[in-house]
Amino acid sequence: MSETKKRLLTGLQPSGALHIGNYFGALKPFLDIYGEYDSSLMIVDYHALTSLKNPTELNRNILDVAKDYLAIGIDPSKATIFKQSDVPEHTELAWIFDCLVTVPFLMQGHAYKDKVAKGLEANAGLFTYPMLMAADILLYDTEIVPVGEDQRQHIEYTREAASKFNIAFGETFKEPKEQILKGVGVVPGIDGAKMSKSYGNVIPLFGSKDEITKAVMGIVTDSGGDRPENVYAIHALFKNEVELTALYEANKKNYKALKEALIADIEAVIAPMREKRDSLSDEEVKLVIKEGGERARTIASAKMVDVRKKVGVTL
Ligand code: AQP
Repeated sequence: MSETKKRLLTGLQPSGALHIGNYFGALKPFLDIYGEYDSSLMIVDYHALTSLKNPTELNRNILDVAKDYLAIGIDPSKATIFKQSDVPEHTELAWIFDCLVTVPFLMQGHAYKDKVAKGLEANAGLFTYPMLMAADILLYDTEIVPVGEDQRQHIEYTREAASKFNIAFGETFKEPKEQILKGVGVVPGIDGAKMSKSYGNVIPLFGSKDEITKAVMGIVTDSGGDRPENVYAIHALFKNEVELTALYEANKKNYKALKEALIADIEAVIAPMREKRDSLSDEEVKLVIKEGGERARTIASAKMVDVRKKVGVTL
């Protein structure tokens, strides 16, 4: 991590296999600009614990997500790839933020409400999730956070946590800005709702061709309009409007042909990355995570020395 460049940071939960919504919402915007910044890419494993209570699966997912990061083209010498649990200062700072924000404030969280409405357990970790995310970001004086539209409110919460702390204890944290890729918004899942690991409605980023085919063929289409909107919305991530208009005009009402075209377009992007991913060994990926964790911890522990002093717990 450098002292001069602005800091860029984002993270994804190893709560399941990453999907194309994660790719276009968070990873692609990160990939496009990370070389210009002092960049970090986290595997936010303690966040995943809010929904996943299977240690074998969580362990496997952590390695899988790290492999995904490397396979999409992130160079670990140009970005600090690390896992949240390797830097205990994240959970420590989250506690301090929990003590600064109110329950009614957290109750306005869209992500929390959506997840509980979808049947996820309303555990206290899920409820206070935005403050752990604030800690993830603020510990590193992050200025830019590439995220999907669904996370916009969490970055507002992060600014609020920074400001509450700064007012209570003196200027300490920078208020970061979200970076949301134009035209991406919220990528819909195969059922038309937000594509989400925990909703079982994904097109997996690194699925086999068969898995991708099965997911695309399962996209819910309604026969009302001129074109299958759920298919089109995903297709628009892979092809420009001119190409798509011609394709959808030529195949009006032929949903099977349009889905087959979408499968081919997804494959063209994913196949080379899948090849790279298959060449990565668990051991080399573990080393990347270990070294990244050490780099991140150096920054985070220095920041926490200042924070502990300011809140009054250092003797
Ligand atoms: N459907 C989506 N469209 C655009 N961006 C998306 N992101 C997630 N889904 C979409 C972005 O991916 C990043 C990773 O988010 P996360 O793993 O921390 O959790 P999430 O947003 O809750 O993602 P999921 O897939 O929905 O995971 P689960 O089901 O485990 O909660 C974020 O930047 C997010 O905006």
